[in-house]
Amino acid sequence: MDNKIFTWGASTSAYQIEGAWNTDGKGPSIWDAYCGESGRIQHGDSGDVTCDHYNRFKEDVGLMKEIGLQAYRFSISWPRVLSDGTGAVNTKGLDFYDKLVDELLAKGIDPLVTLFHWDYPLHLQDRGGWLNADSPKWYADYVTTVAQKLGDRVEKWITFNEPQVFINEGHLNDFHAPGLQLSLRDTLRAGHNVLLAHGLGCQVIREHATKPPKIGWAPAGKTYAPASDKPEDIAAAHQMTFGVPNKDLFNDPWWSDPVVHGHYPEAGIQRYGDAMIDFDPADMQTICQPLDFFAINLYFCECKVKAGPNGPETIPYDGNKPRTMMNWPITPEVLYWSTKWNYERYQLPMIISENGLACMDWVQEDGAVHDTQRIDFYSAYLKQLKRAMDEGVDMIGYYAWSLMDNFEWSQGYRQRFGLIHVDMDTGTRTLKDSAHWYRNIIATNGEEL
Ligand code: GCO
Repeated sequence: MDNKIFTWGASTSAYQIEGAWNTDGKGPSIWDAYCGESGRIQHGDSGDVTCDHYNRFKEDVGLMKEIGLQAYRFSISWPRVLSDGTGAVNTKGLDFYDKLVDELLAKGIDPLVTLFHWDYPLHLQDRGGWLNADSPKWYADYVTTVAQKLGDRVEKWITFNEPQVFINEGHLNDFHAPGLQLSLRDTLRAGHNVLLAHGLGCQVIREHATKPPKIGWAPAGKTYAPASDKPEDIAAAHQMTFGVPNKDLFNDPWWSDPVVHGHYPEAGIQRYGDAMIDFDPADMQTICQPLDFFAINLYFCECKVKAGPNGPETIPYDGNKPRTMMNWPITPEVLYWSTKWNYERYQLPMIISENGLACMDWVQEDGAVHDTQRIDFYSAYLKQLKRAMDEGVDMIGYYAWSLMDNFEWSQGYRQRFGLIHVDMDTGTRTLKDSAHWYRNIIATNGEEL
């Protein structure tokens, strides 16, 4: 890639890989509770043990080094650091991240810390969770604790991962923890508190981190693809992407417009109508903090869109469309359109904080994992990223999802997203062919795509 400061990495999140769910004083999270409810997770799986990264992190950092990763994005489990969510620090839990950061730096791998990737402290959920007016302050106190401990060595921070998913899917649609079906109005209230938490989080990182921090956040990019290169189809797809077309919170502008521009998008206020919440206008000053980068998680385009006589018309992908094991359509152009449009709209250096696919992987008779489809996927997607960069998008990093197979939320272990295969019974790690391929891509800075 042309950009000299482009960083190649891979991502994980705490609940998906750490295990050790009740070790060394860790408190329960909403995901611990959710997995305990029968029927929630495929095959009754849970993250209780998963990759056991908590105990095997040195081995895992060694594998990162073997792949040649320049950076590693991981998240911090809030209830591991503060068992009750607030109050006394669980020193052993915080020490785990301290050791992880040291291990990464010793191997020359840059840590990118996600402060919240969905495993919310259960004790705070019992106090109303994101609906509680104190919830932004709870988050800021937690972030302060982490920034004071790691902020002398960590440079890059992400405040939240995919607010769309944990708020919309967890609070409106009952598909993720905490498994609620709130009214749209209450969901908007919870979302507003998350935005306030983001703003306060930025402030306390800048206050307490001694290494000058670079801060961003990582929404899920919901992107619609133009059905053709005609300008009117491109405009129609752009309108669907940024126009808040549905009465839910799974869209980009509702979240990122306040964070970067300091106001909710008018299209959303119109769409939500009577459900729209009242709030103190001063909140927007808290929410809209200077950011150093804009991260985004990208996997696929929703559908194609063309211009019709009465506005954008959606064209679903048909049965002939290649799909991943998640049944997500393979649409490399998502990396082009989404980065281009989000860069135009938000004007911040961009990071792909997640991109990848679940394949049908297993350790084959020769002891290797020949995931040729993953290699083809990454190759096609990265070419589209290069296309966006060639057209001027300021990309500073790319993080594959995921470093290793892990607990895929409601889908349990049947979806394998890793560059590294993990046998969940034995913990054995095997580098997939894609990991070897990625090592070469990193070593040649994308020249051999
Ligand atoms: C998300 C999360 C990850 C997922 C990944 C694959 O985007 O849902 O950030 O935790 O595991 O995206 O679904």
